[in-house]
Amino acid sequence: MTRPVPGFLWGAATAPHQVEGNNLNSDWWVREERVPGMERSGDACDSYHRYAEDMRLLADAGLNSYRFGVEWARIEPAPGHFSNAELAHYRRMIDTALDLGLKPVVTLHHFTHPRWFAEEGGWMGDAGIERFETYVKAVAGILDGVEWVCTINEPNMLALMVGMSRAAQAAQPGETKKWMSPTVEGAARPVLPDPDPDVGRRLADGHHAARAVLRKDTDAKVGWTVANQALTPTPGNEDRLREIRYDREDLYLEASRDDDFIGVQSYSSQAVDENGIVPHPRGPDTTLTGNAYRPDAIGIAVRHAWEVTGGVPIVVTENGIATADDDRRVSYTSEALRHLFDAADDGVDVRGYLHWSALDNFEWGHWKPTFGLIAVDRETFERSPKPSLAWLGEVARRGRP
Ligand code: IFM
Repeated sequence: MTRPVPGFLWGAATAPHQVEGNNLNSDWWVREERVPGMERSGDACDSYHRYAEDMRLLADAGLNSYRFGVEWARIEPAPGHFSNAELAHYRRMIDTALDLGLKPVVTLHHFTHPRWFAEEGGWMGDAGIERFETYVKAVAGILDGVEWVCTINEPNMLALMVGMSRAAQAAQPGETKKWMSPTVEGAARPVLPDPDPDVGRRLADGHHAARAVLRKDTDAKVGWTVANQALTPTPGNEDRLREIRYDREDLYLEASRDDDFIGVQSYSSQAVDENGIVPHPRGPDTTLTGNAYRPDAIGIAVRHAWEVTGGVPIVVTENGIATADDDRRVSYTSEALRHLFDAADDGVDVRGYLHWSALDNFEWGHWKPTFGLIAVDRETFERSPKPSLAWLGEVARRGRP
């Protein structure tokens, strides 16, 4: 039986835009205004004001870590103008977590940008990297006592979104480029383009620039968090898998070879055959984001990340299931943890497991897929912990699945 790992992070994760509410100055807010039919984040879970309550629920349940993000669009509302009040807000979040015994895992960028950054050309603009670096320098000043920092969340999904936005901008009059949520419409079906490797390389430059700043100005361990698709080959299609996986995943894992840790995020697994990724047919096992029910994905993902990075320590920074059935969440997570600890027993250095998500939240254009350990009433913002929270807290107290 697996022994508890001392210092193992047992926690849950959120992202600013998905839970805070009224992220008015961000490019996603603009997108929600413009894309017909897209649901809006609105007040989200009002965690901007209720973060202490969220954290207390996690700590009381027995978890010892919370991954949350700081929102660039709030910290730098105009180019070069930094809000001391917002920096102080996020510092209070860090202090609250530490006071409650939750190790903060802080994400600096989770899909959203200040709208001015997007308007001036974003990551592919001339000033893209420099702008990010300047923002990271400002945030580094509030990170005292934070041991884990994630620079960019799911750069591979972000590269895909940047590519989709660029295609929409380049569209001819009359040509419609329908926006699709990368985590919902595109989850299990190959309807979205592959992430553009040029964008991916630019994001890797941004990550490396941020890492240099953080290593100079903080004591934190620095990494980024990659969406791992746990792709597997059908017989005879190993080369095809390698080819497909490079632009989607391995480029990003390779870029983390000198990091202090790699964040692995995996939800489901798909096969690759001679035609590419095999779409997941809708069936009784389909989750609310259209994925196959594959709790083994996290085991496949951490083993692959370990191999490609050449042995960089791993934190599972996201894993979970979009379901309205909380018993299913417990079954999925229990099995996922078994696969994760099997990999650890085989020598993969796993430092933590952060469940996605602490709260039911805004799933990038959709409210229906519920990933939370805690339900949130969208009118009153009342939090209702689900049995899965107490269950995960108990696993954390025991220190092993
Ligand atoms: O909600 C997202 C998160 O923002 C990034 N990783 C996948 C999650 C579930 O789709």
